[in-house]
Amino acid sequence: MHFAVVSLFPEMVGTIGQYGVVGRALQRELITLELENPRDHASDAHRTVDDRPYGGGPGMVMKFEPVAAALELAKGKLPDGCPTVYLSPQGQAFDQAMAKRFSALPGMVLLAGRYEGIDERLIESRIDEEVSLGDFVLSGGEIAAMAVIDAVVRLLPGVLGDEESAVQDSFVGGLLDHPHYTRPEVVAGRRVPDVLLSGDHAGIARWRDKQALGRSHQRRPDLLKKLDLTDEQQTLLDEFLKEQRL
Ligand code: 6GU
Repeated sequence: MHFAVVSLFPEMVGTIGQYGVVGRALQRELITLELENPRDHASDAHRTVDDRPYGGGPGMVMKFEPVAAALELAKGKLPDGCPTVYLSPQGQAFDQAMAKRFSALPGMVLLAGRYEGIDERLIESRIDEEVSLGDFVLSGGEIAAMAVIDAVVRLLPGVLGDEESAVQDSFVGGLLDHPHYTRPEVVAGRRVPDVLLSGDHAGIARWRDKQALGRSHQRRPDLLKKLDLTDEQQTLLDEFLKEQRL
């Protein structure tokens, strides 16, 4: 899959290619990452990329022309059929289903804004989709673009080994993940749950499903409301709640 990111801080975005899962995917040429800086497309001696908002008010707005030129160059480096996505708090909420949808694309151009935002006419004429990480404000779209790339790349075939397979991740079944434990058996006065030491693989899978359901119920009832629980899942959740005496 091919990514291109348009950003005033391309070095910041480039760091995702230096670490972990995304770093390995880049080294193995499972993905490519192009970076384009609107400042390299400014037309004046000061390399101006922002200007004051029409109508007044605080802050600055990113200008149409340098961003449009950077987007055009970025898009030209990717295969046909790659959408341009603008990261902003006004976008549709990013989630695992959206990551999955993006992972089926040949690539994507990600536009990271700074300042108060980008000239609306750029969004209307050049952006296919506007995406937000959630209801809070970042100083720029770079961290959001990096988050989207990370979430998408780990879903690409061959990126994760069998050991770290994404099928068991949080949200894949629409639920939170179950708790995890490693050695020693007792730490901070707390024992590992007995079932995890039992070697009973069916029992372990059942316990993990129960924990995932219980934690989702307690911490993210909004997630559970979106699911139609099977009879087995409802039984596990009822058991969890009884065991918690809730
Ligand atoms: Cl995508 N951008 C910015 N600037 N802030 C955000 C965000 C995006 N998602 C949540 N907050």
